[in-house]
Amino acid sequence: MNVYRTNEIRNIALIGNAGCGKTTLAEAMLYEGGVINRRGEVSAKTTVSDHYLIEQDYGNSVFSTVLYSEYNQKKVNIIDTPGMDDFRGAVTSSLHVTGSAVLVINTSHGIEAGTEAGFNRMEKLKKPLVIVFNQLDHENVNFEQSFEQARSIFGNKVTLVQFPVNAGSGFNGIIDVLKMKYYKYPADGGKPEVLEIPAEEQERANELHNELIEMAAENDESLMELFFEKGSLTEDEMRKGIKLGMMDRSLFPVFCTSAKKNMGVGRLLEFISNVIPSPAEAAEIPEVNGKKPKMDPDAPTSLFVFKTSIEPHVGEVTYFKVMSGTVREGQDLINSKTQNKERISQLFVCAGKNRVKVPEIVAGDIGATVKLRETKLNHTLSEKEAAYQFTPIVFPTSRHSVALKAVNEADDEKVSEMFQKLHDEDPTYIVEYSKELKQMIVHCQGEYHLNALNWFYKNIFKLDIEFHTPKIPYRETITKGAQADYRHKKQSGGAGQFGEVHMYIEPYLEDVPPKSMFTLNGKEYKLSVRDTQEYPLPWGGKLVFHNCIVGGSIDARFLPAILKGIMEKMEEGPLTGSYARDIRVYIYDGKMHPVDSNEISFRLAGRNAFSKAFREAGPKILEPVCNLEVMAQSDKLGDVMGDLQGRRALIMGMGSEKGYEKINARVPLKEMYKYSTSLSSITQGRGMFSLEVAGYEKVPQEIQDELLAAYAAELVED
Ligand SMILES: Nc1nc2c(ncn2[C@@H]2O[C@H](COP(=O)(O)OP(=O)(O)OP(=O)(O)O)[C@@H](O)[C@H]2O)c(=O)[nH]1
Ligand SMILES: [Mg+2]
Repeated sequence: MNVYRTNEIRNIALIGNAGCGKTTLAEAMLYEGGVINRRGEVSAKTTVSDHYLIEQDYGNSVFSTVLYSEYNQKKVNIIDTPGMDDFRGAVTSSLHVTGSAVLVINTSHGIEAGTEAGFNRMEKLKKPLVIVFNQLDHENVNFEQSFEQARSIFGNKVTLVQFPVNAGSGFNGIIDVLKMKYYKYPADGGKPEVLEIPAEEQERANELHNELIEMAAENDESLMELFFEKGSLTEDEMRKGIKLGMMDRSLFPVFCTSAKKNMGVGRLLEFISNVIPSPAEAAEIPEVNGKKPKMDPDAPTSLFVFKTSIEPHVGEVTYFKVMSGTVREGQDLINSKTQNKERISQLFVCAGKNRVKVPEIVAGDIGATVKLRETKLNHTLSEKEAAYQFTPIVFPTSRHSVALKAVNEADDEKVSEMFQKLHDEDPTYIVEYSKELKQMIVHCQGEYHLNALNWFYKNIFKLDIEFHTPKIPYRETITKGAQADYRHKKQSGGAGQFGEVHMYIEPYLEDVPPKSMFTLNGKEYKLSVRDTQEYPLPWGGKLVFHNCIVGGSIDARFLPAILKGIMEKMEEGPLTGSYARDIRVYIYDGKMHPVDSNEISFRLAGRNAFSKAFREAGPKILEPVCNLEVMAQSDKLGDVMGDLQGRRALIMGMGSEKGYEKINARVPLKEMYKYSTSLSSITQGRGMFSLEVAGYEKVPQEIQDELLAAYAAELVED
């Protein structure tokens, strides 16, 4: 392994739709750089990048993999990311540390959902992007059509540096309009002959060459002047202009490859090593803790952990980017979160599971270490003088939730413990125990993500788990006033129990004052409020408790017990056991016994009177209702709307945005289970949505009836 300085490092992430050929391209890049001497294949489960069993089982990448190649006296760090959208957390963390990305396109499919998602991410991050049209050796591939599609979606900044010759099953050549050369490959790929451009391609090559020069010159005044003076630019001048164009995202250079046959990959690496900005040239690191880290090997050392993984026989491997200075074997650094010391006992550069031990790693480079005591993902380690704390990676929010259970109850604890491990590696797996639903709820990215979770438990942890539909956090409330009495009386030997409570309840509405009377069977009852307690409920809404006792019919010391009894039923509503909310209770009368009255008697009397009154008070079940925003391509609008209708959705608004239709709707949470799967199948993976619980609304009568019946059945079972 050569020693590289910061200006000799290039960091790129490979992004794009699932199956476009990122892992295959990475393999060819390693081969071209001499890091491996045999190219593996995804189908043969032999690539360096997809080295985990689950990836080989799936035939898709699941994790990001840190790799490197050496080319042109440069170290090119390559992070191969998974294209399946459910594993998008790994793309987020990879792009956090790479200055640029290579967006790979399966030319035979054209622009896919994952291509657009990748492009849009880079747009948000404002980082340079190279576009690679891969799989040019495919039968029926139509390069011109795919390229035009890219231009129409991503704009005219998409600029050809290359175009293919004989794209299709006879693919064997690339014309490069930066170098103005023709790369001619043997039918099975490998080393090209570098030739003059054939006469029949000359005109197009010249045209594109001029176009590229103009695009390059536009980014710099001195280049522009040179161009006007000479009518042309040298190769070096073009590179300079292209680099500037890439950095301010006014130019996305296009390259051509067959990763599988290793055509065009060496040339792509050459471009990356020559033109992509080095970490020191890439966008500035923002100030941290009021200090400015210097991407300089001689500055105080700091590093940022962007990935951890558990590897067989090794334990936890910690992947980091050196943000400043030089990290050396044996160095002690301070974890800025815990303030504790960590010793860097060994340092590695990585090509998948192959690790090469190195004595030091400089600013801008990416490496790994093992056996850290407490340093986790998103932590910063630094020398005392640096003491930075870098901005953590913000992972995507979840969009799929299910209930998780161990098949054998005895495994419950182990299942939770292992979940923590998975969460440490992939923070887009989140688990919470819901006291309300009495379920362990897993939040994740979608069904593939969930399948992967199941795969880990089954194959790695050897634990059987099962998934269930998560319960819906319903609420209960009332719609009119009602009165109830309850006498709790027990006389069995010794001391007896006695408590009697008369109450009136009604819906609590903000800004409506308490009542002063109510009528029952034609008789008027006075409510003279002596004391009021308002309880905002942790699950939303309020309970307001009025003491209207006159003439000491119930002793003041029993009122807290009555309230307690009511609160118990607020927590476990009389209709379905869900939380109740927005209720006003008046305790206006009752009875005591000089000997047998005690707290427990009044608690039970309060509880039962409340249940009784509740059932008479036009009780209603409320369900969580969400604000939904869906984006889908225009030609799928009808199908998306049709599907939403079946989900009791109320359409609130519609509009167009960048070739997409946007729909805003209010829809009950109950109807949104597995929505990501439906939307994805309606829109061929292109649709996107966000969902947020926005409030509670009454359920339709037929659903209320269903829920009441289900709860009654559950009580019988218990
Ligand atoms: N014919 C042909 N097949 C290719 C090419 N590149 C990749 N493939 C094949 O396409 C399939 C998917 O390739 P991968 O490299 O796994 O694609 P990926 O982009 O890493 O996919 P994910 O990891 O799921 O995102 C494999 O069977 C590859 O052999 C290519 O240039 N030509
Ligand atoms: Mg892959």
